[in-house]
Amino acid sequence: MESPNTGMPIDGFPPHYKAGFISIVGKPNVGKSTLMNQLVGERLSIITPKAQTTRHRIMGIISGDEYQLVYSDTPGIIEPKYALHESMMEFVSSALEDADVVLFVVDPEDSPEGNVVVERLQGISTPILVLLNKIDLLDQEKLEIKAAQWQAAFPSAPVLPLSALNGFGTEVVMGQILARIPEHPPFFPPDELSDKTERFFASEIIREKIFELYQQEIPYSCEVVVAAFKEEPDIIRIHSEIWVERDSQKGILIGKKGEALKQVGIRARKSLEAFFGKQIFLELYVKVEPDWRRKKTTLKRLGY
Ligand SMILES: Nc1nc2c(ncn2[C@@H]2O[C@H](COP(=O)(O)OP(=O)(O)O)[C@@H](O)[C@H]2O)c(=O)[nH]1
Ligand SMILES: [Mg+2]
Repeated sequence: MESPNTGMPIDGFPPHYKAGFISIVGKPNVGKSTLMNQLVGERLSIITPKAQTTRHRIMGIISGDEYQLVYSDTPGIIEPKYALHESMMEFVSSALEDADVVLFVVDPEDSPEGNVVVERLQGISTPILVLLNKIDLLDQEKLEIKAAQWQAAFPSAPVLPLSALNGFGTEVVMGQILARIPEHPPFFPPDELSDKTERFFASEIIREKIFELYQQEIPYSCEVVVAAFKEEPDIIRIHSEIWVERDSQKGILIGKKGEALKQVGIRARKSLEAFFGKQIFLELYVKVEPDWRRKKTTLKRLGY
């Protein structure tokens, strides 16, 4: 975008500026959030060894002098079991609709046969990069077999080896993305890192600790709602509710003499302080909100 008369930039961005949306999709637990954080260089998305950690579409924005890349991390693609899952899958659909480039992340466990994600992606016309992640877990021979399988399923897409955990391969991915991004003025102001608010990130960080510290259904039955987020010159005061679906879950979450919940608080405060670069005062309160995962109106209030 430049003036036909002078060749000078219009609206303050240089000629041939590139900007586009890059959506990261795949099955649960393949390393989508790890990749997003590597590409953005910030810990925006929470990462745990458990499936279905990510529940939202989270944008991570990188702005340079010549391009702006808007990544979207998404929930892993699954068959929805309740209303929360349906909303999660709608986030995936919206990310696919907006994308200029799709990063389809697979891991060594994944295979193209009978794969719901493959069926979904074969129907779209957007450029796709197939990223074979966790290659640190594969020897050369297995890597070549896997790469050939994926290449056969996506004949016109590059299949790129990756280890999102240690950053191996991300520069090649970046180059391939840039080659596919259109010329366009930036979509966001250059200092914007994400479409999400500080409250959102605070609730995600607390939720991450619940995923780390509890087993089975507990992490999936919990939602974290930041009721108050007050930033003062030297400290941020956060009052947060943890919603569970039943009284029994409340008991487990709090633990004997409150010991379990205390651990959540200690770990969350440490991570919140690292994320916001400021001292944090954190209050946690557990509340029973029966069947919140299945209630459309409640989900809507929660941003799903
Ligand atoms: N060995 C290995 N583990 C990885 C790699 N990338 C991600 N992981 C791990 O896989 C698990 C799921 O990662 P996450 O990014 O949350 O996956 P998501 O559900 O697809 O967003 C976590 O325990 C990560 O540490 C990788 O390149 N190598
Ligand atoms: Mg994730």
